[in-house]
Amino acid sequence: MPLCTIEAEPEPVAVELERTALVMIDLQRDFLEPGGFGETLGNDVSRLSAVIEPCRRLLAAARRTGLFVVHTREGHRPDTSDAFRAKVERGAPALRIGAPGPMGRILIRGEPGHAIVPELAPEPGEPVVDKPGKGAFYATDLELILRTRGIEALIVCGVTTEVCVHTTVREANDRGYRCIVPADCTASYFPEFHEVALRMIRAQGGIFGWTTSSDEVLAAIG
Ligand code: TIU
Repeated sequence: MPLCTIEAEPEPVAVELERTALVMIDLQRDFLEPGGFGETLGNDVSRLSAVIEPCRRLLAAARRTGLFVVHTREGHRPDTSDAFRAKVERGAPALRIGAPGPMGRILIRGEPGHAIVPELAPEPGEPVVDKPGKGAFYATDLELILRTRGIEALIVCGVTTEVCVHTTVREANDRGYRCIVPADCTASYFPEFHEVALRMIRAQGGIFGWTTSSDEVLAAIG
């Protein structure tokens, strides 16, 4: 199969496009819009909106070129039977997981706030993986979906850089996937965490993966 080289740090990375997936992490209204989970934690959610346009371009290119696309959503069952008390009771948020908010119940599947933002909405044929935790591999069938398809490399986009993107990249790296993170397609409520999280991925010869930009991915996948 032809190899495609993506310019990245700490070095260019060669992938087979037929064995590469675009993984869109938790680009949900609950994290990007006022009134959702992210804001209940005290965050300025406007810091995440810059990812939408580069993610939209990457998603469009992936669809054009036939790259496998998977979306994830963080959230819980309406009865919250899959939400650990340690998660629900943590901190002092304005509204707890499951409480009614302006976009429906906070971080609950099926509620308006749980949906992926309209600009990045999944298309038919793109699996959507619902996850109860921060990592996309814990208590989900993501690995089964990727293995079934023969996927070996992941281009990981989404929010937030140091929480769900990082956790997922660490989980994927240990499972043998090459993980490539376009910096402008991820964001954090804390700009300094975003920068350091990306440095952590590419340090030590790419200890968890590679970092790049959406432009470099677009140039490579055509
Ligand atoms: N709070 C925060 O930065 N992130 C999360 O809780 N979940 C995800 O990153 N998706």
